[in-house]
Amino acid sequence: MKISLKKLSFLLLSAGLASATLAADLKIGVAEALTGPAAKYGVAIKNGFTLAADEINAKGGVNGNKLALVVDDEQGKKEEAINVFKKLIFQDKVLMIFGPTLSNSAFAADPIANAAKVVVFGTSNTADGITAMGPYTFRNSVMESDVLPVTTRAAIKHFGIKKVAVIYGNDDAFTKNGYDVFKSTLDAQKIAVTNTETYAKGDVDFKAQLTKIKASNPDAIVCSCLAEEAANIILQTRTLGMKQPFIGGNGFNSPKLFEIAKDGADNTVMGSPWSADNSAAANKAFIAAYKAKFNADPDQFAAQAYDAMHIVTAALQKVTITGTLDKDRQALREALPAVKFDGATGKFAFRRAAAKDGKEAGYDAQQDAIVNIAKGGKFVL
Ligand code: 1QQ
Repeated sequence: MKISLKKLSFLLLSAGLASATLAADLKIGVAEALTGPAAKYGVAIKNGFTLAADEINAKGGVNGNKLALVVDDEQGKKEEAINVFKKLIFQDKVLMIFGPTLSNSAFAADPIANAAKVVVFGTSNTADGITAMGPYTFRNSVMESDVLPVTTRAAIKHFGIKKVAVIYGNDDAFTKNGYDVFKSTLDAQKIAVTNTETYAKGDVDFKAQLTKIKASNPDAIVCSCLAEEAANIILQTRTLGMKQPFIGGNGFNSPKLFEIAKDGADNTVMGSPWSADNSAAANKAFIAAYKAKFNADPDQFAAQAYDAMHIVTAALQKVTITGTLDKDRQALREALPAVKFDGATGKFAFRRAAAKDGKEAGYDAQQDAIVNIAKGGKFVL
């Protein structure tokens, strides 16, 4: 019996035999902080991507094509983020890049992706101005300016706060932006600021600043900090005999906070679209699959990465892969904005960011934050 090549590949495909040889790899760059202080976020993010990609591939991939992650460590450093972005775009020739972990690094690396017309998708960048870097920058991480006003108002009401002290890191784009947002929110809420203190990345002793805060006798402490500094600040506050509740931003969304501060972090208020307590089916399935794969509890960063991989997959399903890299990169860019998704972090859509100085911008996250409060060493609703 004679059989045409076309017929043969059809038969093999329908038997599921040819997929390994016929399907193309869709190369997705993952540039995250896998070592250094920001790795407490970056490793959870990488796990979220891996879990989602493995699940998607196990179900046949994207239109028969396999998601192939190219993972690189940008170490939470600007220079490394730039190097990794260049490698992923020009050497590995990825379709798009997820990352980097910190807004601070995104401000350095995202312009490279925009200049090369490659989608860069942040799942943990919450500072203002990220998407103003260009039309190829997307994120599903919710901005500090969307979350902190909600968190702050809830904390003021819950604790009856009249005056606060503020502490923030003054050498990081995210902690500085969080400070600006807190300041305008406190002004709008007519909350007095008794004292404002700063520190630098990597500081471990905050006694000098906290002694001044103690003397100013605030009702609560507002902290625009990354997790490790936040946890040490909380711990040292308790050592000084201070009992004030804390109000934090996205930096607080890590189990590291409690590993260091333990129940000293009780009564800390923060906001996130994700909660371990959200019993929606998609979130329950995500949490169970994550625990089974990594033998650890997921956090918000893992959930946002997991959802982001699904968002990109939804866009890729609408794209006809031609094998011409520039065309395929552009087609993904065109398909992304319309994606709507309901996943581990709840309902998600993109929101076009306003053009700045006449320059076209990318897309922010349109998603509501839920206010969490820490009790017994974890955040609850
Ligand atoms: C940013 C953040 C950090 C907490 C990321 C891990 O939100 O840098 O934008």
